[in-house]
Amino acid sequence: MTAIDLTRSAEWAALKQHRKSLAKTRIGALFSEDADRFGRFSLRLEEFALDFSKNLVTAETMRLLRVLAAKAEVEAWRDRMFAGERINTTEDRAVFHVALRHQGREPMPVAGRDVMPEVRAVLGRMRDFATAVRDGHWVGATGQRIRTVINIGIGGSDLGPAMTVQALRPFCHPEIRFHFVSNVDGAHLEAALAHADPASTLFIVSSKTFTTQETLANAKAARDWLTARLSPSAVPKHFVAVSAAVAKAQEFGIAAENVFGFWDWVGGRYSMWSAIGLPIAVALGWDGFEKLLAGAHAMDRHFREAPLERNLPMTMGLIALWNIDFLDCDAYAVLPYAQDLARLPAYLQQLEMESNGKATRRDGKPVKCATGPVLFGEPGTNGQHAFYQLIHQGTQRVFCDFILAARDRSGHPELHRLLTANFLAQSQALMLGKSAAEAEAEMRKAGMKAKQARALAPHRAFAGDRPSNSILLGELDPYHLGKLLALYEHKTFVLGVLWGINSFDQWGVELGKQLANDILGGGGIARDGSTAGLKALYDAWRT
Ligand code: G6Q
Repeated sequence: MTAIDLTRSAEWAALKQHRKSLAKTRIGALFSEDADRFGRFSLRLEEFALDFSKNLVTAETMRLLRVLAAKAEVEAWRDRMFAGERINTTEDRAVFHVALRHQGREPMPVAGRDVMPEVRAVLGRMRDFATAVRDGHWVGATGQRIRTVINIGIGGSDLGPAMTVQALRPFCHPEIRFHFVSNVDGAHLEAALAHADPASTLFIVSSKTFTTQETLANAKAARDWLTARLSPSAVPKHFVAVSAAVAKAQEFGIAAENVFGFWDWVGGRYSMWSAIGLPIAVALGWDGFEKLLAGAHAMDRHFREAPLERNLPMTMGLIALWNIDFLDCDAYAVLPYAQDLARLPAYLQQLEMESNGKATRRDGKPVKCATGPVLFGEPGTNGQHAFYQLIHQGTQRVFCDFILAARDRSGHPELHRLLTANFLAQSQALMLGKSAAEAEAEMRKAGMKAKQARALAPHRAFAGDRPSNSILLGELDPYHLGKLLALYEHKTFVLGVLWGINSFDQWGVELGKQLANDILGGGGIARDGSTAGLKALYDAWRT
């Protein structure tokens, strides 16, 4: 199977034509024409709903998008992923994170070998270790139980666990503090160590390759901190590792029995379901971690089995393609109305931008359309008082995902009512907008003089017609978070297939790493005047 350039297909042309036919259609008007628009343009999976009705789509748009998906053979590519085929062609690897949360008894083979026995063996070791840390059976070198867990990892070995432990704060062990150190700026490690007692601190060094500069440097600094305060012999009780390179972790000084392995078919940004999720398991306990996996598996099954027209990840991918390539949206905002989801935009930034921020197709030819948009976000309502201005009235077109959980655990129902009202109001405002005439009439009604109202009206008008999805979860708990994250993973995959790109490599991060090593070795500085100038200033100011 090769990637097809969809932009040259009759199906793509039909969508372009269809987009023209919608030139005068406003999203808001589509609601007036169809009393059941919400029912027709929303999908549910248990207590998980995706409402895509506030997009510029009609039944015909969805039909044409599905015809395009068929042309791109999206379902066949999905089946190849679930069959453990090596669809990550530039790295010659299978893409099999779905096996990590597989719940059935049937085998999940890669190259003819069932991976489930190994997956279950590692999960069993994770369960025993997480339980021992949580209940105090695992103690530090001086016999104290663990009160601080510091995960040292970066990128895919950091963002998933960091985001999840924060997202599920109410479910975390109340007497263990969690820190995630990723940046090679010493300030990050220092902030984590500031209140840590070495005798009760556990470091989890997470690195698939165990060669990542930042992680190894931070791990060494942490080991020095610990040995200076306890002793070198304390290391085995305070350091464990998660890695696909067990031998390298051992070289670092971590005993083989304290290394939790995973496999080359787990991509970094898809790895929180593997042993990379160890801090999550310690935080939530085994039941909680299993629920997270079960939620993701429920979405996997849905993605695999639901027909195109009822398939959430397929639909979300197609809507995103429509907004990016046919409605010219430049950017994409993910706006969780949940403070605990504060790190979700950062996590999704890696998932989507590292997966689909590419300009070369699988066959080596250039992509002929816009691919992954710039993704950003902040929890609502905070963002409303900051960058929403641009989303409502700016010249760039941004499409948005609003996310809310119906049941609240904060113990402040009155605050959740306000949060919900804002969640509902923002997507409505983006869609409906406000004309200059309406703005002027409003100001006149409030007693403003006619001249002033007329002058202000263009500033207070909203174009509206800005597309958004709304995602409603029953509750922000491990099960629903698992579903939400798997939804975004598969939606990202669907988009990659439609664009004909390999979503699972990340060559774009290599050049910077290479040049940093050059510069560390003393080379590269003179390559350009800016770099040389900055380095000279740095040297002068340092002394
Ligand atoms: C993710 C990327 C990248 C990776 C980090 C850390 O998909 O591959 O973010 O996770 O570079 O790599 P290690 O786990 O090997 O340290």
